[in-house]
Amino acid sequence: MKLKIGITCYPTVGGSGVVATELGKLLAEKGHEIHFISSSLPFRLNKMYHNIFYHQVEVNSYSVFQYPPYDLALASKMADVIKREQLDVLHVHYAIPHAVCAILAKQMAGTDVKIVTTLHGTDITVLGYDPSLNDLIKFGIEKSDIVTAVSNALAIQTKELIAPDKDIRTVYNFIDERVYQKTDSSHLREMYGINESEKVCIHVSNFRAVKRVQDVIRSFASIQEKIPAKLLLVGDGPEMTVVCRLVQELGIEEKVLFLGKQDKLEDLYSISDLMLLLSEKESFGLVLLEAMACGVPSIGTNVGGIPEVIEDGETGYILDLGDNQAVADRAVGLLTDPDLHKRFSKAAVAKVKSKFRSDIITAKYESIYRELVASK
Ligand code: U5P
Repeated sequence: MKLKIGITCYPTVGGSGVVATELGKLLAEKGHEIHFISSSLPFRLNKMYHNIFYHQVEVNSYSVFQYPPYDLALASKMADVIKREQLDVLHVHYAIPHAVCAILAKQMAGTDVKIVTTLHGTDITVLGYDPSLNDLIKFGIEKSDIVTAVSNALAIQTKELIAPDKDIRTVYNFIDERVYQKTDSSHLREMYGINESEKVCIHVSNFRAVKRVQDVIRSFASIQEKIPAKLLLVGDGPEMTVVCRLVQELGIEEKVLFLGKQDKLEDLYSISDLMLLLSEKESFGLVLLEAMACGVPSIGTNVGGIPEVIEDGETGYILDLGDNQAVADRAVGLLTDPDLHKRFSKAAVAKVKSKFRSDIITAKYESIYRELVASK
């Protein structure tokens, strides 16, 4: 049976927006009718689908409001779409504000639309520590019909911090493996001035403090002392100035390429030999999965969901937060042992296929929706 599914996410760059959009596209390909309700067009929604609709939330700044009322505008739009399109399910990404808006919208619409909330991290790992928001997050979770988290680590952390009276199911993130696979992009190596002998490390993030990009730089500084190597830095964000300064201080400007925000990351992963993600908070780490699918082993920190994505000693290494020397040692070991690297690379591709395949994950969400619709 075809379902009518509403999806709300923050449509900007970031793991949650990407996963929500990809999920919508795959559900549409399976014949469901998808209604995105968000403030701008999700950035990965780059293709026409006859059964995907986009409802824009307009946030007006009236002078009576000190702050533009995004949450209220969103709730009104959700209520409107729930009623008009007779949605079966509204799947929201982030407990606050999105789950809370959905609950309000459901009351306004007066239908039995089912609410699925997916926790992606920031709502719990950052906002969960704010006592003034704790009860609101708890409310959003408890009043949702089903709640999922993108890793076991996040589900456990939510239970510890928020203590909701609600089961939280883990449904891992996924990638579209038709997009993320090794491509022949060797011309990029030449364009970026990367020599045959050089190994390529890559880091992709939003350059926020929690990503600890400075640890990536320090680790890389030690790596390139031992072997010829280049570091690709992809993305942009508030830490960029500090990161640039550190690169200069360490005298490795020639070795570090600042690429800024990029599209078509599969081309960049395809010329990379090692992914570094050394965050102090990370509920999943979608970039690890993207790299793995392109056959790139990773080194990550023993933090949040990272150890659920990287299999230590099989598809990469898990090391303690801040232990940059250990990162460099492991990296050099891996990059100078072609047989080991090949083994890790193959295992990474296989792991994506067995644990994080898009059809497995999409089917999990689909069965959650069906379970709820059957209970109506
Ligand atoms: N991303 C880009 N371009 C960039 C930086 C990041 O598309 O320049 C995407 C990554 O490919 C990934 C998401 O899908 O943003 C970040 O995921 P996460 O690391 O926040 O989970």
